[in-house]
Amino acid sequence: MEKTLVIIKPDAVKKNLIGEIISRFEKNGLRVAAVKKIKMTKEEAKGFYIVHKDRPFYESLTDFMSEGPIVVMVLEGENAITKVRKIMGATNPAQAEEGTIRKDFAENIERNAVHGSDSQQSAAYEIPYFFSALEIL
Ligand code: RTP
Ligand code: MG
Repeated sequence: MEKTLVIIKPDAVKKNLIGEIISRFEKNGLRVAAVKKIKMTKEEAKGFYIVHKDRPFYESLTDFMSEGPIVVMVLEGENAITKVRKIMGATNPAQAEEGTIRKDFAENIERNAVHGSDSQQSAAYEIPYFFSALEIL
C-alpha cells in the first residue's frame, strides 16, 4: 500500500469544498490515514515547496499557500500517488480532464484547489513535513 500527501489549498478551503474533495478520493478507493486543518506561515510554505525555489512562481505560490487555512492529509491505497494525481487533473485547469477536481474547482494554474505528491521521493519528504508516525493510522 502506497501513501501520498494531499493538500486542499486555501482557495478550495475558502469555498467550503473540504468534504466534496475528500469524498472524491474516498470514492476512488483511497483511505484517509491522517488529516488536519492548519495555516502555514510564509516560511513553512517556502520549506514545503523548496523544490520550486528557483521557479518564477515560487514567491507567488508560497504567498498563496500561506494566505489562509489548508487541509493536509495522508491518503493510502494501491498506486496512491498516481491515482491521486489522476483524480486531481492537470496543474492548469484549462488542460484538466472532465470530472477532475481541478477541472471542476480550480480558479487558475496557481489557485488550483489541491496538491498531491508527485513521486515516492516527494511523498517521503512531504508526509513527515506535517505528520509524525504516531498520527498516521
Ligand atoms: P502540486 O505540486 O501543487 O500538486 O501541483 P503540480 O505538481 O501539478 O504542479 P507543480 O509544477 O509542482 O507546481 C506546484 C504549484 O505551483 C503553482 N504553479 N503556478 N504560475 C504558474 O505558472 C504556476 N505553475 C505552477 C500551482 O499551484 C502548482 O500546483
Ligand atoms: Mg508538484
